[in-house]
Amino acid sequence: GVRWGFGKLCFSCATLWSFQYSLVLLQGGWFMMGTDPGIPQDGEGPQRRVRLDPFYIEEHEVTNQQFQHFTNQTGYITEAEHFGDSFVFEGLLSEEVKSTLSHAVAAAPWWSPVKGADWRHPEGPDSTIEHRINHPVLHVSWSDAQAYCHWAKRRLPTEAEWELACRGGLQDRLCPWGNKLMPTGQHYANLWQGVFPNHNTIEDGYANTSPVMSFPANGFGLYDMVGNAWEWTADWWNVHHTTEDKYNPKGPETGTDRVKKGGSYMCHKSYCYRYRCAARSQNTPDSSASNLGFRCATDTDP
Ligand SMILES: *[C@@H]1O[C@H](CO)[C@@H](O)[C@H](O)[C@H]1NC(C)=O
Ligand SMILES: [Cu+2]
Repeated sequence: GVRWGFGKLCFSCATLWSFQYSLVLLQGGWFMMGTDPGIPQDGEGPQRRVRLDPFYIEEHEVTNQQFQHFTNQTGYITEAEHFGDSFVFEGLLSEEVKSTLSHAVAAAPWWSPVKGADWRHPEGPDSTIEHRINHPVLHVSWSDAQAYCHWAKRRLPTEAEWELACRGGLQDRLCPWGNKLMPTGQHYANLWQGVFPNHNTIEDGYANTSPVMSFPANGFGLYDMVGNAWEWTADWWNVHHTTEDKYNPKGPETGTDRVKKGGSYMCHKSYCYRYRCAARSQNTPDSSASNLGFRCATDTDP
């Protein structure tokens, strides 16, 4: 279909794209945040009324090219580069890298800390982003994402802003495009098809990330709000919400983890099921992984 043609075209014309000014103005206003019950332990509920002021949000996830522009200008070193490793989904590792692995996370054996994995080497030292310059940047911590947005004179979106943006103007729908995963048999996001974690049928065309904007935009003209890469938000994590109306909520004052939204190319109904706008998860702010990126927001169009 059109999506494939688009992806292939942009594979080769990467540098012709101008990504710097891709902001969409959202009017804010009232919307219903959260869902009942969703995944209860994640604090998706209760559904509550939230009102937001207008804000701008980037139409796609920050790409490798954009992040490279930032590091070229500033010399910024990411946390994964400081630590010397980052988490990579084992299904994407070369046999050579796999043979060097020390241990995995007991609860999620498909995740491994890989030495030399960082945003320039998403699957470890023997990988590059050369042919993925328009893919979302990965292996960026919350602090790295903050640093990029600050440099771009922007900021991370709050969770509420991110969720309003994800919903694309629809009410009470699971996904940015509606309730059905594949209306009209089309793929609307870069997710996992098959059986997680060992068998990815790649029906949507991608075993890993895709170029940003490879799947249809939502009603606000925003791409990859779910799928492709998880996205950091500004808020601290907390699972206790009330049904009280909220105005420009910014999450708890303090915490240990930051909220991430949207799921990734690894999400499947049977495993993560967090490719829904109300879905949420968390990581410590210094965490980075091969499926976690971000996009920025701002109050003013510079
Ligand atoms: C960053 O610098 C490298 C090395 O000079 C260059 O090849 C690359 O095109 C630059 N990237 C951007 C986005 O400016
Ligand atoms: Cu996404």
